[in-house]
Amino acid sequence: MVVKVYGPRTAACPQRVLACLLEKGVDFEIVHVDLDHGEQKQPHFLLKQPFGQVPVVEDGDFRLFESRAIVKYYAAKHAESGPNLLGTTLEERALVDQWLEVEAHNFNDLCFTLMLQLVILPKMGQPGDLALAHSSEQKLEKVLDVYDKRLSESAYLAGDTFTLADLSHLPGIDHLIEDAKLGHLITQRTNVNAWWQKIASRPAWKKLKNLIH
Ligand SMILES: N[C@@H](CCC(=O)N[C@@H](CS)C(=O)NCC(=O)O)C(=O)O
Repeated sequence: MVVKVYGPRTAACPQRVLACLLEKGVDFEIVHVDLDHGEQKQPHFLLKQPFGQVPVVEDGDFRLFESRAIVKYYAAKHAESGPNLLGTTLEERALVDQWLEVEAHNFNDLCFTLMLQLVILPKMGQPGDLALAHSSEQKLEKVLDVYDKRLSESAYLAGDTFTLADLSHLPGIDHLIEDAKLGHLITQRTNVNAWWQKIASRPAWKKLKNLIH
């Protein structure tokens, strides 16, 4: 059965889901949702995602939204195929969850603010708040310093293997580098940069990048 993924392939949250499906070798179909014209807030879409956001997946009769819940679902559903993205022991799984929470709350909020102020609003013809962008960048520097220390102790965020904790960062960092032109945040930090090079060169992510462009 082909999994339907609702959302534009260019948006970070659907990309998190697509990256996971590609890692796991799950067949999918992308159903474009026109965010530029507010399709996500239309009644037909609110029936699928009551908060009016992407992504949503439909897998047969089963429907799920929230990108991190979706990737956890597919990592567990297809535990036997592709890499183990969840960890094995209780402690490994807890560390994956810990870094997924860090990604969602410490990293993503700042990353989103930077994208909104530096890329999305200007694209819509509105000026971004540069003071807010500047203070968010400074806060993100501090978060990435924590990452740099963590990544001096282990090859990946949750331990010695690639997991959802790493995968979940791929779209956000890619957008920061490619769109917000803030690649120095990564390249200035030896361990973050080595980690980024490693995770961004995974075949699944490269496939997704080809799909996007
Ligand atoms: N926590 C949600 C966030 C979803 C989200 O922010 N989606 C963005 C695209 S990356 C969106 O739908 N933006 C349009 C809007 O909020 O109207 C998730 O991870 O799925």
